[in-house]
Amino acid sequence: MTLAQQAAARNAVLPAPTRSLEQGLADILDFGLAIVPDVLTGDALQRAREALYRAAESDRARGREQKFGLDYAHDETNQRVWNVLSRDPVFEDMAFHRIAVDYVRGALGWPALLGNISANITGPGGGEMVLHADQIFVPEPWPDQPQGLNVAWCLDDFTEANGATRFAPGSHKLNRAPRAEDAAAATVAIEAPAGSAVVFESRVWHKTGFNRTEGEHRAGVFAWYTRPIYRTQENWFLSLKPEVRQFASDEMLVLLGYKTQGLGLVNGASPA
Ligand SMILES: O=C(O)CCC(=O)C(=O)O
Repeated sequence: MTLAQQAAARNAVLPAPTRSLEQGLADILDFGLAIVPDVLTGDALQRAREALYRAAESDRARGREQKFGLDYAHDETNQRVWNVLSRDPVFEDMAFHRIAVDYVRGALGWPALLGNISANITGPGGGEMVLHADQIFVPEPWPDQPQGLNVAWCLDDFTEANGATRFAPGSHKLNRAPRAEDAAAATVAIEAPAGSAVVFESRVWHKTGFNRTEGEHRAGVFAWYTRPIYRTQENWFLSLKPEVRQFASDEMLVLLGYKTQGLGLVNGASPA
C-alpha cells in the first residue's frame, strides 16, 4: 500500500480530529474515541513534557522506576510514572482541564471520579501491550453505557513507529472485554501531534504499540475517570500531595472524592 492509501484506510476507521465537543461525543459513540488537536501548546506543552521527563528521570535515579505496576506482560523499556498529580502542578492543568472535564460530564455524567492520572513512556524497542479495555474490573455482562473515560495527553508526537496507542475502533459496541482469541484483532495507531488529547471510552479495545524507533521516546499521560460508584485506582486520600486538595475548586474536590454524596462520607456527611 502506498502512503496515501494507508492514510485513506486510516481515515476510514478513525474519526477526524475535532475541537467540537458535540462532534467529539458523537465520535465516542461511533468509534469509541475522539481526537482533540492543539489542547496543549507552546510553553504549556513544553512545561508538561519537561515535568514528566524530570519525574521519570528522578524515579530512575532513585531506583523508584516502575516498569509496569500491574500484572500485564510488559516490557523493560517502558516506564510508568504513577500519581503525576503529586509530582508537578502542570498535571493538575491536565486532570482538571476544561476540555477533559466537559468530555467526562458529556460521556459519563456528573458527579464522576478521577481514578488515576499516570504516564506511560515507551522507549526504543519497547514491545506492544496486551489488547484490553479499561473497565476490566466491571463484571460481565457489562451495562450498556461506558463506566469510565480515558483522556490521553500526547506529550510527544504519537506516531505508528514510536508506539502510538493502537485502537480497535468500534470495538466498544461489542460491550465486552477482548478474549484471548481476540488478541490479533485489527488495530490502528492513533497518529497525533504532541499537545493533542485522545479521549476514549472504557470499553474500546486498545494497547500501547511497538516502539520500533532507534532513539525516540513517546510520552503519554493518561487521566482515567469513572462513574462515582467505582473505587479510584489511586488512593488519593493517602497519595495526594496536600496542596492539591488545599487549593482545589469544588469541581476538583468532586473528582478527587472529597466532596461527595451517598458514598465516601465521614459520619454521614461530605468531608469537604
Ligand atoms: O501507553 C499506551 O499507549 C496505552 C496505555 C494503556 O492502554 C493503559 O495503560 O491501560
